[in-house]
Amino acid sequence: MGSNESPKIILYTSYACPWAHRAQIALKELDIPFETVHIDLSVPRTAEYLAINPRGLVPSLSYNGTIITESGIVSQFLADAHPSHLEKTSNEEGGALQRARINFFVDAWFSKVQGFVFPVFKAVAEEKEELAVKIVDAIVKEIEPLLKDANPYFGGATKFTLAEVLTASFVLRVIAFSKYPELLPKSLSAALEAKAPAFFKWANLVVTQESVTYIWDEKKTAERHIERFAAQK
Ligand SMILES: N[C@@H](CCC(=O)N[C@@H](CS)C(=O)NCC(=O)O)C(=O)O
Repeated sequence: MGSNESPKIILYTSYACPWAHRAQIALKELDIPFETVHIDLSVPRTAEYLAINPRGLVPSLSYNGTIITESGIVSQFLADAHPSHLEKTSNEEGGALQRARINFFVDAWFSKVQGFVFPVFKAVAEEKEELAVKIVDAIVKEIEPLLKDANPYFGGATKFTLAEVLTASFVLRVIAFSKYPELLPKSLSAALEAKAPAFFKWANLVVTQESVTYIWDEKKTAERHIERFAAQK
């Protein structure tokens, strides 16, 4: 950004939010110092926060005083502004292709898989098994082939790439919540291991990464989800 000084970064976040979690992972992977402002999502946003992000959502990033919102854009911006192991620049050798592949992977997760996850959390116990098959089928068809060369990370990378940054918080919820039958059926984990072994191996490694776990409170987040869906039933 034209200066060797560390940028002044403030992340407006909520640790329970998987979108905000993306920005948390990006900042941690890049090892950039930042301040955290916690936004309480259980109450209406303050006028002060709405002036920062008129949509009222988290995350928002203040980067040397400039506000950037939307988790995908925030994470991409951070990776672009601080070239690193996360992604090559587009004019580096192989960079344009790596970026296209990462974009395709992230798009595949969100357009083909993620939409099947929430309905399983919400479903009553008897319907969970059947609905979870859709998650497995989508991962087998769309994600498994893209992870065949993961070694251990996307595209053979030895460290996280932007593919992991942008999907890890959602993959984490699939892997972690498989331990809570009120959210995901127990069969899910075994089905993924048998039918999508490359995904299963990758996902179980991704969820142990320090950049993913440092703000994650599995028990608290799972309990909150269980309470929320119980109240809706
Ligand atoms: N597309 C947004 C989604 C962010 C989002 O939905 N954040 C939720 C929390 S997980 C939020 O701020 N919700 C507050 C509200 O809806 O009032 C992004 O990627 O940043």
